[in-house]
Amino acid sequence: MEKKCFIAGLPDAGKTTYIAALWDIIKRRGTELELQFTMNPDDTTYLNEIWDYWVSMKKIERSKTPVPDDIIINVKRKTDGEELSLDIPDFMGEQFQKIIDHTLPESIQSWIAQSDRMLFLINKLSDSLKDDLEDEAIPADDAIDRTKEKDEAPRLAPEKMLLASQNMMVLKYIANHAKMKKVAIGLSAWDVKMAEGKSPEEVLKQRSPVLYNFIKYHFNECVFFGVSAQGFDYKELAEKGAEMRQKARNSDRAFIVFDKEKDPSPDLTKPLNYLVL
Ligand SMILES: Nc1nc2c(ncn2[C@@H]2O[C@H](COP(=O)(O)OP(=O)(O)O)[C@@H](O)[C@H]2O)c(=O)[nH]1
Ligand SMILES: [Mg+2]
Repeated sequence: MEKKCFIAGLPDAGKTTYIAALWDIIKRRGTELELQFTMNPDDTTYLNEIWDYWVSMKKIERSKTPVPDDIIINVKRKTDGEELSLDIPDFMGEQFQKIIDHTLPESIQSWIAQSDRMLFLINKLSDSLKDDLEDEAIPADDAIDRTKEKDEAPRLAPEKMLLASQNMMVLKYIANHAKMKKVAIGLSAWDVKMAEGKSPEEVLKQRSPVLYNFIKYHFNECVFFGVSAQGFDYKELAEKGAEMRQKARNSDRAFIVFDKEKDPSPDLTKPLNYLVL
């Protein structure tokens, strides 16, 4: 059976930025990589659009051109011909959150049901409503939206919930609706999360223990990684701009710390190498 993997995460999880940085590697170093990538030309138009933002170090804006509903990248390992179909079903970005209020489009439901592998990105780590409130000014009331008409059932409002809870609800749905053989959990914006001597798994365990335990309980074969697809926070552009532009020219501005590896690597394909087997 063909191995099918999708990339998921809440809005702002870092999905688009990771794909843009991955596309940079594929474009520039495609032939040297252990993995070979093929995709259809419509998809590359959009990939090039987000890559333009990435390479010029600008926040990736909503697309002006029509965005494909989903992008499929076929991945093949050179050494043994192992193949993986990598689906990115949510380029618009808001869909996975719809799992929470039960409005997930059927197309994505079926992506999930057909997949046996997943790359899941998590950006902000917080375990108290206070953290989320301070950072995002989420309204402090409960997460039930009662603004609907009287006879309609109240809706669970994800935007009023803790991010850790949202992640758990999304992951719970995925665990229940797909037979996941392998899962790679990525902490994005690793440049701002990394802590001296700590692996991504240790950072998640320490900063979001409930979410960490939930993941370990629901997914048997699971690896953790930290990824900085931008290389640094764009707010620091004035300070670090020149250094990062130089790095961008050498194509090693983005980096990843995979599993228990000590040193960061520019090879953002590592999670895919893990998932392809
Ligand atoms: N510091 C830092 N910020 C990042 C990184 N990757 C993404 N971000 C920021 O995180 C936010 C969400 O990223 P995006 O890729 O649009 O997430 P998506 O909604 O899951 O597609 C944006 O403001 C990005 O600038 C990174 O490697 N480092
Ligand atoms: Mg996005």
